[in-house]
Amino acid sequence: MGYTISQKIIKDHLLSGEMKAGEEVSIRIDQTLTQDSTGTMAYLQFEAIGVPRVKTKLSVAYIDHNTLQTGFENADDHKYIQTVTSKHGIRFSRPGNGVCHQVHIERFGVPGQTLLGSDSHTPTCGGIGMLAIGAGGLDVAVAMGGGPYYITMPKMVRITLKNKLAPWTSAKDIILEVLRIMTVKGGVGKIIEYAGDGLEFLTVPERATITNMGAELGATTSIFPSDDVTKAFLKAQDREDVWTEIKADEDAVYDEEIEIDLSTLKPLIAKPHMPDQVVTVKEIAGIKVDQVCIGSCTNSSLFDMLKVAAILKGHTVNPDVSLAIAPGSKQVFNMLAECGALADMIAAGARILECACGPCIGMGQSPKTDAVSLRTNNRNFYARSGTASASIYLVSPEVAAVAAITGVITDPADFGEPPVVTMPDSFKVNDNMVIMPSEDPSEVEVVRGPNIKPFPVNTALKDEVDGKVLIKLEDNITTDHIMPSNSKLLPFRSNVPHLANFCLTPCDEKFPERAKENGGGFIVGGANYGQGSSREHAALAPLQLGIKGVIAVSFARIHMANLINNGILPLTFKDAADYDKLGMLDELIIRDARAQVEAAVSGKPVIVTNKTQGYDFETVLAISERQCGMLLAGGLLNYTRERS
Ligand code: MIC
Ligand code: SF4
Repeated sequence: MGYTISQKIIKDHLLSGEMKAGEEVSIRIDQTLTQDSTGTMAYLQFEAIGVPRVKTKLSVAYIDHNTLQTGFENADDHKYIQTVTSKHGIRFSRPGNGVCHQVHIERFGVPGQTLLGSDSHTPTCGGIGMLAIGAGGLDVAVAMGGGPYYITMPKMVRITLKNKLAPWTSAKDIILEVLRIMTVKGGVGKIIEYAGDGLEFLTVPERATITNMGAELGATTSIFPSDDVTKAFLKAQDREDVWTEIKADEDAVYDEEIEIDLSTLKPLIAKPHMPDQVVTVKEIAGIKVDQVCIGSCTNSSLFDMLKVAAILKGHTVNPDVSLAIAPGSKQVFNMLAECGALADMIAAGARILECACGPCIGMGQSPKTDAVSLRTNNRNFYARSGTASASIYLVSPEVAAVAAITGVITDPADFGEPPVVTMPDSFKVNDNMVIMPSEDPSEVEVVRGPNIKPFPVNTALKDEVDGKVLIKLEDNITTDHIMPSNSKLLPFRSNVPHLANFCLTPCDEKFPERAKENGGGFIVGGANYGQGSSREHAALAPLQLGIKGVIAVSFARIHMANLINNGILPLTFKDAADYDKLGMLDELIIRDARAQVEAAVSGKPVIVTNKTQGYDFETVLAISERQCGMLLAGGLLNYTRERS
């Protein structure tokens, strides 16, 4: 039996386990990336592990999220990351150099290698045939120290793309179509591989848009083969030497198959507040638009920006629209400037932002009350823009640029001829914004500003775990609900005690207070609890508030790993009807918790007693031996310390 693309890469990097879907395997990590909003914590944890020098082939720390410097906090974190990385052998991508995923695929990604990033959109590098996975900061810290990365061996999905995209449709429409078909929970426990004759027409930046937004499916990762298109891209980046061909074997077996005829796709749009609420642009054309944001790690390549500039050329942004454009990297920005496309954007009235995440994560450009904002980003979760009453729609750069001119959601076919843009034969390569680590680490003093506070570390699991139901939530709760991020909160990513005061407040403002009053307790969630970001803070803030367990209908992959890494029990209802029975402030107790957790490894249910209502119910704790060890120890750090 042949192998799929990702099975080949996993096989090459396999350290333990059997490559059978559902089994835990561990792999060697070649490269890591961090960004600043999760990076500060990842490096604090790396320091706590105590490995002097990273053991990966390459590790890069990017500064791209917290670039609004409205106080000293973000700048302090930048300095900490710059010095800690210099000391420990990590390259430092300075603020201004661009969004981590865009820069990484341009300058560092290598087909066939593994990449672990403390950001859920790390799979972007799957666009060049890299096995790129998003994880919590602690997992990345362990990988930097040379430790294995554990995943549940995913199922394999093949999406065959046939034919060529029709005019005015682009890569964003492909991934929106996939989201429409599979939904935001459809990729959980799966790797999505792309195949078909349509691939030859898709450039690397287009492929990267698709793998990037595979994160919104909940997939472990997404990947394209490494082929001639990949080779041409790497050559244009002056990196042809890292190219190798990687493709699935003819007889590779997939668990699921989807086919999309690209020629039939229409321009699509995801409605508020979920990336899978997809309809055609035509269906909702005419809605008045207040803001358009073009950029983010999904759609900020030179290719995208050139299309936008071509559409804007000679027009003026509609008087009722604010158009913000953030090129994805310094390379993109520079090339836009040199070819004159930037001048076309400026002349049209675009507000040019620095090369960073910016509006995507609510760092500025929060729209007005009740605004309609069209964005090329990957997420339109509730309140993420910083304006809770705003409606965020996700679209391609083409649809975004057209709406910026017309002032209403417009089917671009009604606008005119589509722009024709080609990829350059060579990109402007200049890595002067990447600082190499110090050759003499003993000389480097790690600078810690006053904003950097110790992070909470759990204690060993008690024999009796008890507490009240502190909140009961619906399906698809995102990490943006659990630990909101915006310009006011992001500066505190290295200050968990402060952040904890905002935990789950988009769902219930009183939650932090209630958790504190009751000395912690349980969170009850619906399906796909914790989808979205890799932010560990969505586990650390509950830990700070004394949360002992989350009982949900199901969990998103990265968040579940983050809970276990921090010693919080992630339990799922054996019978979903038990979700309905639980009442707010019901008092729960897990007796013989340590023994029950140990027995869960062999598939035994964990019995939870509802003391208030007087009944027992069964939950599932789907963990491996290793994860059991972590839960007993009170998290990965304790577990690692105990064993070293
Ligand atoms: C996001 O898109 O939500 C982020 C901000 O990039 C996160 C990381 C974070 O929360 O800092 C992610 O996707 O992992
Ligand atoms: Fe940055 Fe947005 Fe991409 Fe997250 S999704 S890495 S916030 S641009």
